[in-house]
Amino acid sequence: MPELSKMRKPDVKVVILGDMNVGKTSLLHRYMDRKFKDTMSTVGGAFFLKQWGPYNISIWDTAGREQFHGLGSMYCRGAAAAILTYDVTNWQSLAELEERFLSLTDTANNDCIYAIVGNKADLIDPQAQLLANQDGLTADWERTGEPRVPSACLTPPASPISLSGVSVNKQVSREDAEALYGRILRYKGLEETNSLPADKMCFETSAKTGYNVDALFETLFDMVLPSVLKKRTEREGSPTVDLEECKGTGKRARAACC
Ligand SMILES: Nc1nc2c(ncn2[C@@H]2O[C@H](COP(=O)(O)OP(=O)(O)O)[C@@H](O)[C@H]2O)c(=O)[nH]1
Ligand SMILES: [Mg+2]
Repeated sequence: MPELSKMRKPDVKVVILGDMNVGKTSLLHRYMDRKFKDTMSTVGGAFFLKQWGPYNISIWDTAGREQFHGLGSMYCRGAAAAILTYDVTNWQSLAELEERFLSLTDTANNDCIYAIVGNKADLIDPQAQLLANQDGLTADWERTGEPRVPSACLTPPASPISLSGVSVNKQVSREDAEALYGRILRYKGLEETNSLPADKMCFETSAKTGYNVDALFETLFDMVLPSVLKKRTEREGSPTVDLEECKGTGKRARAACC
């Protein structure tokens, strides 16, 4: 059975969006391979598969197309969750999410879930600088879900102000991200009161240290499962298939109708 479920087509699609260099590929690499590379190839793999319980989740990366060719409407088609990523030291990268990337999600599922992710938090937040264990084991704050400031072994945070001599980057606040989340709900015609709250859907992460990376992906995976189950129930309850008649040849019948 495990072999069968590995071969099945993905149950759910998750896409990652955002400007070049915000760290999308690094986030995926950190989550899937438990590693961070300082120089990431822009044109990387486009597609990752993650087994989550009995489900297969496909996670789509832009493979550098956001830079050169733009992303077609196919990219988000059928997505159950979209991870809109910006760089916490680059205000423009947050603005780009609204200006360039949000409209691409028009082809996502109607009940698509949106997460706004400020990556490179290690550059501005002392908590995010704490390295997860080198071998990929989770750090304490990842296990308990409660980030805490360690009493020692912490280098001072790199100040975005000190970086501003060489770039025009401006730090993005959580409030800016949460305000964008509110605008996304309005763009989608959704009521804030009936939607997932902004404070749950805005994350700050560091692909470099691993800070909040598992929490981001795994919170999202748990959130999309109800939509996977709904889709499966709809498919299995399709009026064109009489499950009673399929008795005895259940497996083949199910494979044929999926
Ligand atoms: N300090 C820091 N640098 C990061 C982080 N994530 C990515 N980077 C760096 O940002 C650059 C762009 O990363 P990449 O994953 O290729 O971005 P993408 O174009 O959005 O896929 C690379 O030089 C990464 O090493 C992070 O969390 N912290
Ligand atoms: Mg990339």
